[in-house]
Amino acid sequence: MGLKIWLDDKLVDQADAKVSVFDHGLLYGDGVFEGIRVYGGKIFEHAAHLRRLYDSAKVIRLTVPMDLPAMQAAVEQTAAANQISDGYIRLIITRGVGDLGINPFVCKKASVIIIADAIQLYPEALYEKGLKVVSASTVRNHPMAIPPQVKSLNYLNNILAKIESVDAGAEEAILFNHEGYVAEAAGDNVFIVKNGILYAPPIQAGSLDGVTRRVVIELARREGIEVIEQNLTRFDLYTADEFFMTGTAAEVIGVVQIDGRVIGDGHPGPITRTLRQQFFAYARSR
Ligand code: PXG
Repeated sequence: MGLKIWLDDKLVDQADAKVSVFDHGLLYGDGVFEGIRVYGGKIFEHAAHLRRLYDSAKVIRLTVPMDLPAMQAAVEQTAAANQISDGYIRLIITRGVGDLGINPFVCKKASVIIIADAIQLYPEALYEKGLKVVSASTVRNHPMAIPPQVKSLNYLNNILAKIESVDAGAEEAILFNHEGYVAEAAGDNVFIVKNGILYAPPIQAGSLDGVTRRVVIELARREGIEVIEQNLTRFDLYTADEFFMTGTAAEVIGVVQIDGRVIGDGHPGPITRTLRQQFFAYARSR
């Protein structure tokens, strides 16, 4: 038994899906990745994920060894080979095999890995109850460092924030940028509701351009909810009527407490619930 894994140019058995210890993805976190959902056998927002992948690769001067249509076919083939109807795809491009130095250009060819598996879902009760989060002391990457829009294999900054949330007994950590504005959560984008208006930090505040975020903004506008992308501070989070996060794994999930401040009445709010339902319906209708 085991999964069929796409490795470079073909599907192989899981037992044979191995990478070199000289791969710069391992040695330096040099590479990019995507996490993609499959709903009803269809790759969700496939084009958006691949665009982000190729953009991320371009920024780090990584040549993806397949063109976009070939990558799309490889992802679909991997999902099909593993009979994934509702699941999760992890697409990874590593810099490839090099030597022990950091120069990426000694690596002859980037490696392509595609894993299609079942998704670990949060328990439904967590969506009903809502999450507890904390402000991280770890600052989001400065835009003049590795840009926060690049979904790179180097997640240590987010991992440091995640550790803070675990230490605090919370489910997620909120990262702020070097100017003190809200950027995003360690693995999700953030939204708040105040007086019926939906607010999201702009991408330039230091977040990944989330695929789920884009879909939720579109669905909110369709519902007639005003959406404003503007810088948010800790004050805005603490005094929000509603607070939720979006991401491929979590979809739409309410936040009910941050740094000991209760959001609204302590339960996921009505706009959060509506958007979660709308997202659920949208994802499964496509
Ligand atoms: N910000 C960061 C830093 C992320 O890693 C998001 C926002 C949300 O983006 P999408 O495009 O997914 O709406 C992410 C994505 C996991 C997991 O297992 C995390 C993500 C994706 C898939 C799985 O925690 N994060």
